[in-house]
Amino acid sequence: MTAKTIMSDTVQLTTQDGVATITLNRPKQLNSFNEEMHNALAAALDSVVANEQVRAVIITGAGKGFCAGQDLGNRDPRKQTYDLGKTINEYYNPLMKRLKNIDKPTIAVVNGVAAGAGIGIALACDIVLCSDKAKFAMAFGKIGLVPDSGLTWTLVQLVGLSRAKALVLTNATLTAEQALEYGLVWKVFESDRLMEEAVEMATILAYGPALGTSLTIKALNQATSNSLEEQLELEANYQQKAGYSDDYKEGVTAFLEKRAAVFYNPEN
Ligand code: T3D
Repeated sequence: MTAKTIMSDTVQLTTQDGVATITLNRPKQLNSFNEEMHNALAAALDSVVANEQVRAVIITGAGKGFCAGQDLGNRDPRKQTYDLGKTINEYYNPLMKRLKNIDKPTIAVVNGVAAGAGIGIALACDIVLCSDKAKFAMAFGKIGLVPDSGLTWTLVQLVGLSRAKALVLTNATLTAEQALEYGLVWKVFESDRLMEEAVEMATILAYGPALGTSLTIKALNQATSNSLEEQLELEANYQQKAGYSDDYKEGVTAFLEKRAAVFYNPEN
């Protein structure tokens, strides 16, 4: 059964079989952000966190783009000056924190061009899939800005300092194949198969052991700032929690009974 909730014209949310799909919906502006879309996306993310039936989340864009970052139609520095620090603190940073704190697996489905903060959103998700037509345009330097949406951190983690510097300082636009080669995306699909593949992956995640999955994501996220000793301690703590879960009981029972484990029943 599909439940469709339209948060606003700018963001659509549908849920099916434990999978929530959030679609950025300003296709004429390549799904770039105005205030309304920021607010609607925040509401959609809060709603999927609160909904226990949602066990995996897809974020994608309507039309031919994924997200082109800030709507530049909303900015005219010839007429006024802008305190961009304020908009980053009010909108982009809370968005990045919301994405990082979702306790369910997130998949960015980059259906077309991602630029500026649009890349930040994709890379804040746990897994990034993209279409063979996708492009990743760094963009910030072209308008005199600094990479935001966590990109100065995420890019260094993903591709290393030297490549990250070259990418942003040259305002590089990566093709899907290059993004794959650099490790920014997990898999590239032909555009007409992308969503089907993404839903299949999200459904597998949704039917997986929710607590174990969420603790695994947390552990991997924390690895970037922890020492090995801290990480070993954290693994012991998380394993203790997972070991007390019904999913562990079901997983081992299924193994012993030589059947597939059932971690999720949408009817319950
Ligand atoms: O301001 C703050 O709050 C600070 C926060 C900053 C966060 C940021 O994200 S800063 C970076 C902002 N984004 C950009 O600088 C990207 C600007 N766009 C582009 O560089 C290119 O459009 C793309 C590389 C994304 C795509 O190029 P292409 O050739 O595939 O498409 P196009 O023809 O340029 O764009 C198609 C339409 O989308 C076009 O509209 P039109 O002419 O058909 O009516 C274009 O104006 C519109 N569009 C694309 N990006 C934006 C946009 N409209 C508004 N804002 C955009 N960012």
